[in-house]
Amino acid sequence: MMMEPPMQICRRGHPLLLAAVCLQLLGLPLLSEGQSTLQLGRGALGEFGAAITLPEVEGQATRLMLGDAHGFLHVYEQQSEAEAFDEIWVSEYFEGPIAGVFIADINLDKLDEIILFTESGRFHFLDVRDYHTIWSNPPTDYKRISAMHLYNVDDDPQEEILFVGDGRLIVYDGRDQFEEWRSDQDNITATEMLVGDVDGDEVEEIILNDGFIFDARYRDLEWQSPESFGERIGLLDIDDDSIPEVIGEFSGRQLRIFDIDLRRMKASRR
Ligand SMILES: [Ca+2]
Ligand SMILES: [Ca+2]
Ligand SMILES: [Ca+2]
Ligand SMILES: [Ca+2]
Repeated sequence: MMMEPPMQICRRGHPLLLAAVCLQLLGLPLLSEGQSTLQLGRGALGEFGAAITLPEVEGQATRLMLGDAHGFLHVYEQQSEAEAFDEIWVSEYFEGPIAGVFIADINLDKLDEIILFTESGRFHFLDVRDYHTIWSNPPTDYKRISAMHLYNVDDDPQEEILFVGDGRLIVYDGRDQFEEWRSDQDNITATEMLVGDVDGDEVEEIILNDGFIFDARYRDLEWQSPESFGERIGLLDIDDDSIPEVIGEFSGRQLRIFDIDLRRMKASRR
């Protein structure tokens, strides 16, 4: 069977999609590692934790995955018009609102998985090609998960699953599926977390948006801020000291800046 010449593939579709397809033909990745957030549509879609663009598959139109508040995961495929998608798959019932979806090789078998978690304490690994469930955590381990983040915080090469389960920060090994570490603190209410070296000691911290800062490697509680860092948080060095500040958003609009190394909110004026 003859391969379709590249020009014909590049001729179809939306200019942006066309550019993406051509980049792929050149062997360049469409999204860099860790960037599976939704890159389509308008508005805040790209910021939703439970909406992702699925990895590109040769000969297949772009697919999106959305987890909904009713406990179902949906896959939508791009139709002939670039901004028109249609549902092609719906999951089984996941028994709780879906709160986040990620793509990573979480079990270190050289294939990416889809990782999703529900507010009701479950997380599942799904096959990235046909979406069947490969593995689920036991139903009684956690009653509630309020936040999840994937990051490599130890010596083995795969990313760990960091999450807040029943008020504790938990580090979970996704390859061998066991709880590696849990915090003594059981009053954590974070809904967002990030990992970065926010105090300049060349060791990364886990930053929880409700104000807890843990050493990512040794897991000591480094600081508990008396105030929250905001509902959403970002890291960026904005004072040229090579240490990122935590920039937090409150009430969907108000920003506050925290110097974690100085353990305080940045002064509002010099
Ligand atoms: Ca894998
Ligand atoms: Ca690891
Ligand atoms: Ca540090
Ligand atoms: Ca700084």
